[in-house]
Amino acid sequence: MCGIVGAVAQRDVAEILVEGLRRLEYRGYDSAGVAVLDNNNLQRVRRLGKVAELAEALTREPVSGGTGIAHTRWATHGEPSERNAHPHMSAEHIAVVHNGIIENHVSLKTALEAKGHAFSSDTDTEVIAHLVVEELKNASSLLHAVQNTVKQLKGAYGTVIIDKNDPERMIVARSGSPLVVGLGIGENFVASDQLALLPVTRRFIYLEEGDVAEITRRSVDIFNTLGEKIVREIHESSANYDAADKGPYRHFMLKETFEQPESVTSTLEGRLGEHTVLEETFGNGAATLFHQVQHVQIVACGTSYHAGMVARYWLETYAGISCNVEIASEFRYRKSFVQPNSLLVSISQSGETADTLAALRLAKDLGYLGSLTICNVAGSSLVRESDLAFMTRAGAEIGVASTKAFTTQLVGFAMLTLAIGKHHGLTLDKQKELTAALKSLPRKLEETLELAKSIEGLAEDFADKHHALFLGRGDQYPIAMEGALKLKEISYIHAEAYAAGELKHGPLALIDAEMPIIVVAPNNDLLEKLKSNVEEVRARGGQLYVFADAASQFKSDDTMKVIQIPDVHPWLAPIVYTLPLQLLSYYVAIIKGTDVDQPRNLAKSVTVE
Ligand code: HGA
Repeated sequence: MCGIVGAVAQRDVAEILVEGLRRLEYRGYDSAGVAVLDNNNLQRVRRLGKVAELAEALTREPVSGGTGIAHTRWATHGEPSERNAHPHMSAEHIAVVHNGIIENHVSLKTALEAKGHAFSSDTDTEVIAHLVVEELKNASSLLHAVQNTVKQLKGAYGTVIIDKNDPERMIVARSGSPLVVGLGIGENFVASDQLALLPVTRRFIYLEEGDVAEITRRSVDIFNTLGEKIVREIHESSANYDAADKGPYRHFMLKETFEQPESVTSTLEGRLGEHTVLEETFGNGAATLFHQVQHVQIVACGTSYHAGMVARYWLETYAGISCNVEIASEFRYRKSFVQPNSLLVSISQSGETADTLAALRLAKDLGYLGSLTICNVAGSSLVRESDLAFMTRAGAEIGVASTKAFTTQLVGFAMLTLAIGKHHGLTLDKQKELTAALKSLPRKLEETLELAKSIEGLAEDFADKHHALFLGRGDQYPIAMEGALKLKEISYIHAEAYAAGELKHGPLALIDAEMPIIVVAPNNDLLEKLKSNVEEVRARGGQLYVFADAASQFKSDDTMKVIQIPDVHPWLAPIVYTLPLQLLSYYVAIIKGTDVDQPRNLAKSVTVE
């Protein structure tokens, strides 16, 4: 999604701003821009395309000055173009960058046009710049003008505003889109993600909903929705500055796929006792809540939703507790019935996914027993607003298509299954067995990654394909869905996933020699059923690619290529079988020549609904 960086310093800030944008560019965007103030000179440069285009423009058309704002845009209102790129301006002295959506922009624009404001873009954002100019007519300061402006905005915003006539400060406001203030020595910064500011500081203040802050070189004053000055905690970040480095890998996605044994190890570290999970891992009071809970409601989007779907099988099979999973954008807009003693579990890599956050906020009014988030970003909105949090410790995930965030979310759910199960009849023997299985998981993932070369060999078969079908049963059905999503996201091949038992209810009609069918088939209690489905496909000439362990006893022949996956405890097979599907979609994308880390039209952390 969009990225914001801002700075107030004595030195020139253009390079800091551009480097900040580079560090946010993995999220996906379509255009970029900066506005920098040098005394009373406001210089703005914007470009369609990548940050590299903007950087290149700045070498030809350099800007200088100590106060500046910068933005990478992922268009929601108005096509991607230079005129729609941020910063947007009004009256030649106010410049604004914004993440989010101003829902009442049409009525605000009509009123502003009636007052003589001419719009130069098709964005919703531009109303903010003109409103600030209007409010400055009556306000005593830029701060007050912005405070009066945000009162008129409906929707979501993280916004930063600078004024050519008042060049020593920037005003920032947050509602529904994250902003973090970075504290330097004699200089201060703001960004939509701390990652952008790690080259310049490690001290951060996370703004809360409704906060407006005035930032100068020497001060950061924060005001809440009531306009009261408040103090927010300063956090020292230990995030890894080099996380945004590809190392020896050609793409971040490949690097992150190979990091999974390590990220799963860190996610498990210090959280397993000899025979079971340490419940404090989920936060204070987790044990009491898990004891009371009788039902789990999971809400998530995209890949995280698939993790939730696997968790439903686990929670019902092993923890003996009922569970529902719903797409957050559906959940938030329908009237739902809350089961007694329900725990709401939200899942999101970034912790800022707009629909998931809205679902959590809605749930607070619906009478849930409590809320837990499974999340990869400390200090994110979901973490701060949930009663309990499980941090996935995957490290920064840069590739837009999620890999290690997904498998560590599954590890989080595996631990939740143990933690809740122990209050609901999961025997000590079973806890011991499952804990031992979890401990051996990183090694299983390492063994599975050794298959990369043979999976690369399969990718050639997909080069001229337009469609693919993924099949699984039970807890492998969501893994088939995740495999299909990966292939769609990065290779642009249309892929669908079906619970294999559904084949004869429709999709069998699609099968012919042109349709590759990918099957995830570990040896479990549904294997015989799945084998019948495989035969149905084979009888109709489909080309099969079967991922299975030795015990499943599939044999390669003219119609079927079998890739042998290491043996694994059936409980954790969904995690292990995810890896070959990630690798398959990666190598297919390489053959197709697509932009693996930043697939077209997609963004990393979806902070707009
Ligand atoms: N609505 C603004 C900002 C979009 C955004 O935040 N995307 O993540 C625009 O379209 O420019």
